[in-house]
Amino acid sequence: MSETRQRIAAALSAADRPVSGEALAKDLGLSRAAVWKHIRALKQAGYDIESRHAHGYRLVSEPDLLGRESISARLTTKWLGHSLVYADVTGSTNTDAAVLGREGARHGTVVVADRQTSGRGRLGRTWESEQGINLYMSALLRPRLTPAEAPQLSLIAGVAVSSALEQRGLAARIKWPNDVVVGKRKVCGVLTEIDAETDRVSFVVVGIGVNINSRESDFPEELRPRATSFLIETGSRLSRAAFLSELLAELERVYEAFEAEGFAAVRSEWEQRSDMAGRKVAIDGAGRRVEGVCRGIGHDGSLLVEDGQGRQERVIAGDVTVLGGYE
Ligand code: BTX
Repeated sequence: MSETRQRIAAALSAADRPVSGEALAKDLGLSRAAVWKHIRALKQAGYDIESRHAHGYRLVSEPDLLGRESISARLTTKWLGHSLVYADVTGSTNTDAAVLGREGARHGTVVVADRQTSGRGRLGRTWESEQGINLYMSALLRPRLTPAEAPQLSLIAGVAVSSALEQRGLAARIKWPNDVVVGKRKVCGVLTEIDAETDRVSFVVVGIGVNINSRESDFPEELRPRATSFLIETGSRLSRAAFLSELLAELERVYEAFEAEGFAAVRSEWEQRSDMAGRKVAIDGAGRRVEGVCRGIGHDGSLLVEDGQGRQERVIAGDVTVLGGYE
């Protein structure tokens, strides 16, 4: 945004009464027509500005802007996100982070975008990534893990998101392996992608999409019964930059516990934040369906499912459907 525009927005924001076009023009050394053009551009950028004849302009609300400075200024982490890449628009932050990973970017690099044009879910699915309202971020991590252990990072991200939302008063539960839900509706999805040789992970990209300020009408119609946001659930807007900083702090906390002591350190928090234990579930994956009662997660992050004969199976990957009701 141009400096003049920022100064107009700041002047309106600081004023507790309408500011006339004439006063703005005088203060900024502009013509009144130029002021009017800047006001129009600010409105297009999401500023809600009331203009009343003979009174002037009044700022009703500012858009929830996400930018490099507003993110960096709020960071409280020790290492996560200190190397930060921000884009107003990109295809997918996961793809960008993987490119950076191959170029040697450091552990803890974070990519954030205001909008994604090809936001990705698992198995070629799409992640709706509208501009200006939600969070799309990817963390590049270089853990000492085998490729088989890397999916545990999805569970770690789920714990971090659920915890950060809880700090803001929203009780969101983790649905194995990669969703955070309120009731049956997704508020967040996690996409973990791995770059590895046979037995060693070179880097992992943990992509997190959180619906923050979406209204129901912002989602495509077919998604409305299955998607929700912080705003829909609480009735309140949340600053994305503020939430991102809280989420990164949580992700760093949980990751450090995982790095020091392995998945065991995170397992009980995951189980507390998930309400799957005791539920009847079906898991589709690798061409087959497993049905049974969920018994929590194993020490390796696999889902433990008990069939009707009391046999327990460890499920490593798949899509879970909670069949409704408990055991
Ligand atoms: P998933 O495959 O488990 O879920 C994708 C499915 O979720 C879609 O098929 C659709 O039904 C539903 N869905 C799509 N968009 C939304 C939405 N905004 N809210 C709720 N439900 C939705 C989940 O995959 C993993 C998503 C990760 C997204 C992040 S955003 C930052 C990073 N970059 C990127 O391209 N992906 C990740």
